[in-house]
Amino acid sequence: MEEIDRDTLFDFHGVSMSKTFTDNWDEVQNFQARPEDILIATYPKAGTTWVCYMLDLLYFGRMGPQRETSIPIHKRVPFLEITKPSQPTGKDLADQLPTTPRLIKTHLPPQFVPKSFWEQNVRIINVFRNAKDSAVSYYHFCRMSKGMPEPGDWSTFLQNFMEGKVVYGSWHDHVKGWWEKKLTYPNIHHVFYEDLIQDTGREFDKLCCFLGLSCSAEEKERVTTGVRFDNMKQNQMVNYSTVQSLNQKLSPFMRKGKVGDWRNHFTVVQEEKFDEDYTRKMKNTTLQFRSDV
Ligand code: PPS
Repeated sequence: MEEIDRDTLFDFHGVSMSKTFTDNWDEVQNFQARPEDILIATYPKAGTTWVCYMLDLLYFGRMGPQRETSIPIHKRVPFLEITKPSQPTGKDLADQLPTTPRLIKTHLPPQFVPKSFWEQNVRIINVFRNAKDSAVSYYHFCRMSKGMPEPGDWSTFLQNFMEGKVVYGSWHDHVKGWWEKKLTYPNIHHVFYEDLIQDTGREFDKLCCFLGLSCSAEEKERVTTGVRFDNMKQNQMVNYSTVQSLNQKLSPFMRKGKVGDWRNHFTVVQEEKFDEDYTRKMKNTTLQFRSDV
């Protein structure tokens, strides 16, 4: 496997970031959104790929087997702010998308989203996942993704996660920022990972409702079957097995796909400390999560 230098963290307008997601900043900020675009905006590891693929199958799943077997998800749903040496930037991939609506992924907090998205009243889908499972999933991702900052061991990573010293900064600020954004920008739909786990079909219906689509039972079956964890794990176009910088032998991208895996990672002391910090940081919001289903 090609050796890649790991990124380091730095403060970027008050949020911990790394160069992979900030080096193309001016281009990203000048991105021209279109009214029919759909932006999937999440904190890392919230179930972004799950919802991206659901949308992709919903809009373009009938385009035939050629597309299904040859275009990886990161080219169907470009990651707006990503830039890696000798690869097309996410912004360029988004510009070149031949399909409508353009599905675009971002992990940016709302204050960093390019202004044309707001000006064009673009539909935004936020995927939220409880903090503990997000932290666990993020830890394993940082281990296997050779471009991410070195995560250290689990207790080091957890402490950094609590302090917002991870790429995209504080989970608490990020999710609260997006939750509150809906008060001033209503064209946002919220999806919770835990709800998707509990009833994918129900969440699919809500998504269709937000998008103004009515789907047949066959259509719904086709999409919800395609996005089942086991099916996505086997699907080379969505399991990121084509991406060189990810060492899937260390930890697969489609890792566990569960609610509550945090229980296999947190010690009792870590849980107490995390909960105490969480209560303080989340006391002034109506946003509620479930860490078990
Ligand atoms: S990224 O890199 O931020 O875009 O990652 P993201 O896609 O947001 O999150 C990856 C986690 O989502 C899980 N996942 C799923 N769970 C259940 N069902 C389906 N279909 C599914 N697709 C992705 C994936 O396994 C990662 O979670 P963990 O807990 O690490 O398994």
